[in-house]
Amino acid sequence: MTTDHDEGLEVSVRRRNPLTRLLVIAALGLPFILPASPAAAAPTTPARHLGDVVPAPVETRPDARGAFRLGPTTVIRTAPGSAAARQVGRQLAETLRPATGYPLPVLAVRSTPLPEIALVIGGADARVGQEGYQLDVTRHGVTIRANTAAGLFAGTQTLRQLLPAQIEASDRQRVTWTVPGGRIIDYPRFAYRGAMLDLARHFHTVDEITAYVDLISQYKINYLHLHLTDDQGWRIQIDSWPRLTTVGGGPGTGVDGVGPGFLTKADYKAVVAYAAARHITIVPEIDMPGHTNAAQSTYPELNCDGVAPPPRTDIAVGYSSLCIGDELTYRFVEDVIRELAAITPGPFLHIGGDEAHATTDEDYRTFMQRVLPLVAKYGKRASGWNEVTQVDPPTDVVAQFWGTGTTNADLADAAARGNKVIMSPANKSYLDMKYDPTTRLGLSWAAYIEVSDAYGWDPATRVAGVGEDAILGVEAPLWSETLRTLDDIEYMAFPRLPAIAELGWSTAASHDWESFRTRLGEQAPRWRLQDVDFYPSPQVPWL
Ligand code: TNX
Repeated sequence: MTTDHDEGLEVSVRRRNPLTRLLVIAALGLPFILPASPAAAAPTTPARHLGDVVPAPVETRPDARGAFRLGPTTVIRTAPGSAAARQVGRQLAETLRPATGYPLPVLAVRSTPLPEIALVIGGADARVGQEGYQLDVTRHGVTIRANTAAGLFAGTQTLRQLLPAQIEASDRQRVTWTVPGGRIIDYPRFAYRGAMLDLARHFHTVDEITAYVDLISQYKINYLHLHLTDDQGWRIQIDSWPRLTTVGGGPGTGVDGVGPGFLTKADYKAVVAYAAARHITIVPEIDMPGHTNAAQSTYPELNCDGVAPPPRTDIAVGYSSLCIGDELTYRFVEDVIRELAAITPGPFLHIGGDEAHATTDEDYRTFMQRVLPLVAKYGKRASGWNEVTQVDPPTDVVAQFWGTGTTNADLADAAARGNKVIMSPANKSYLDMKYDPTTRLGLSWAAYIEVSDAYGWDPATRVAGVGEDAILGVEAPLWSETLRTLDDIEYMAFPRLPAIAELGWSTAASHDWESFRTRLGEQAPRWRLQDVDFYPSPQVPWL
């Protein structure tokens, strides 16, 4: 509970016990009485170094004299007048309070004599752009400067990793909370750094999705793509076609019939808002004209012969197709796009388009030429799996490459025309691929993907003719044919998701497996404290 005072002073006190309240008051009013470090001896934890961060920062200048010790009198000060900066400050306080036990009041007033973590809009190195930040650590405090709240948020995720791993504990730890001194200047290589969850094959609840948002936001992921519909289930409420969810997402749907459920519009908006607060934009996907059996088995009129096929709970692909020559198909598609666009503040709407093996090439072209303009009509930019490049789409359409090869003529032609590409090569970035033949979960059609494989490629040289300028970014899809629980999701995503996140954020010049595996190994104690059920790859020196 946060109280918002007129003068911009915010102190989280209502829910705190009387002792903590006293400490808050002491910290604010009697700055010099409290010691700057905890009295009890702290167990030694490995010292953090300025570059010990995933994804690797662009530039680090350590200063051994400048380490900052977070203490009971530390305050968090945010840029006056910026509600978004204040929200980042509040989130930082909430992250740091449980393990430190410090009050960490969030203030919007300048020149307190207390040691502070300052979140400042403006004044950063010119290179940081819209998502980067500059982080300065001296004996007196930490200053994060950025041009946007997103940049400040990214900076706070770095600060979190610069603190001892115990900072992730949910109860008070006896630790000396030292932040290594120096300066970091950091900004992303690519604008789009995505993850994807498949809600169709097994539904994932709002709680599971938001838990994943919490995890991926630590690694500066800024888009979460939700695969909302497929042959086995329809997972988003559409008012004009209500049975899509009650039947198409109802009992018995999902792979093996055990993944039912759907997001109401209220659920979806809650996910969008939760992600936005962590500077992650939701990209909703309606997969079509194939991967549509859930809709077609629910509404017979969506089939050319007017007969509803039975629901499917197996994992075959490529057998379903909307009826391309029927006007009703486009009324259906427009209803869905209109309703989904209306609850989607982000710029993208993904129309799938993959594996339409039951649609002829000519029909596929007809369909896309009708549907792509509908996405624009409702104010969104269309993205689609790379097959969409077969129809020479308008240049604002984004193609998501999921192939396993290193050549794709349609994709290269689209890139040459100016279409942007998101790289998700299935044999590198698909988080549902098994790590090795012994992995209990996952599939293996594209590859076994160990951590070094997930890390060992360059988005800008992966496909001939699709270079750095054509790349919007990277995405790590996680298909859920074999996944049911949050633990399952975590086991497949960690540690490979951070590898893809680093490919999306860090410079090509900094790409270095030895450095990455060491920094990754240092994440393990954090994941244990966060209860992340990660795969302990033998390739990584886990702490
Ligand atoms: C291919 S990738 C698919 C999905 C499956 C996935 C399983 C893509 C665009 N289509 O339908 O779930 O493989 O790995």
